[in-house]
Amino acid sequence: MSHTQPEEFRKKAFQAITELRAAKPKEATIIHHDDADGLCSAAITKKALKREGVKAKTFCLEKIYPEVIEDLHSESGQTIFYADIGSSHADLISKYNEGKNLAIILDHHDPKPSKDPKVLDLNLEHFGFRGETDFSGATCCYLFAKALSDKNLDLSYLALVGSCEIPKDFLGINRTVLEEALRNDVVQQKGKSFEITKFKTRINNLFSKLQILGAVGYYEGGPEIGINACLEGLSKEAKEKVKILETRRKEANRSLLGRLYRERLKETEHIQRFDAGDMYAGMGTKVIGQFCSFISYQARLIKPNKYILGFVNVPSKIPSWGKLKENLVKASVRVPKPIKPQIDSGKLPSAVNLLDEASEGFGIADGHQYAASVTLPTNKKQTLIENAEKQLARRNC
Ligand SMILES: [Mn+2]
Repeated sequence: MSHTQPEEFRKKAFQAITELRAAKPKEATIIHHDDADGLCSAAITKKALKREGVKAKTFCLEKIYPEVIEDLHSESGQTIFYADIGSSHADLISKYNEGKNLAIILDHHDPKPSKDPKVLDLNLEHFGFRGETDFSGATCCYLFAKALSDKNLDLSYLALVGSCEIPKDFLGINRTVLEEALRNDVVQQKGKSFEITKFKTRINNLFSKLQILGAVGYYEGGPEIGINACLEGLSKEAKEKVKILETRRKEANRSLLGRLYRERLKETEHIQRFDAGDMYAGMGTKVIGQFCSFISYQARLIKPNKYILGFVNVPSKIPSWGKLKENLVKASVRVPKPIKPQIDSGKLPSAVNLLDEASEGFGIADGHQYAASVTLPTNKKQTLIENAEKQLARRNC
């Protein structure tokens, strides 16, 4: 029954489970990402832990802010899960943890190695799979949940919902999870899509609602509503909330798009950029990435051969934590289609490598091959652009 799990992953998962059961925590914290995959990841982990007798509180983070991580890891004896977030900063998490807490990372973002034996990263990228195509954060959480207990097979639909963020089809591990979910009637095929049997809701439908609740509703309890919807189905209140948030975002998108068509993007040799400033005030900063993805397909607006870089101001308040010390901005990168094969062949740097290198020493970058983001102090915007240009000039001759 558990043959869907690659052997090396299973070994590492059982090591994590052994540590978890030895720690016998009554409570755990789940730090999770703010998009649909992040909410599904948190929901799977929360439910699986509940079945394990562990009460978990969830804490949604748009980014791994060092001061927040330092604070969360300052105490000892805690059990902390990272769901759909954390791998890209396993080194930083290790630095602040110093063996004090058991931290289990369930993620699919490009990983950095953990330096603390108490920080266990179960990202399947460590076992030869690709987080861009083969599995999502929710898939990783699901495989861990299944290693905990076969009962958690009923959560397979959430792995599929989270995996809708991966373009194309269910491939690799995701394909196996889909087959397993179909075989056990957790989901049913409906035309080209799949319906969650117990909710009579299609997976893409739940996915798009969660994208809005988590990302747009970040500052107004959207993530909690979303996690609840993952486990109990979409309530009437949740649907209404989605509608309000969606309208607000649409208006902001429309005025930004109008502005960009009028003013055009600013260009340097390899980069085209814009600054949304406070146009998305009140909404989570994830929306800037979603907007950059959208314009990457607008042939009349963008140049096909330049990286797209979009800035947005980051509110200093982190819900249920406190205020960040510095004024930050977020920059999202997306790449137009013609650049993708050049990244694949290694001729051009991936989106995450570009930002990671360009923000060295002042920014926190993470993401994937074609999509990534970084948060940085407001006064470092120009430095980021210059560094990225230098890097691309070197690579591109
Ligand atoms: Mn994800």
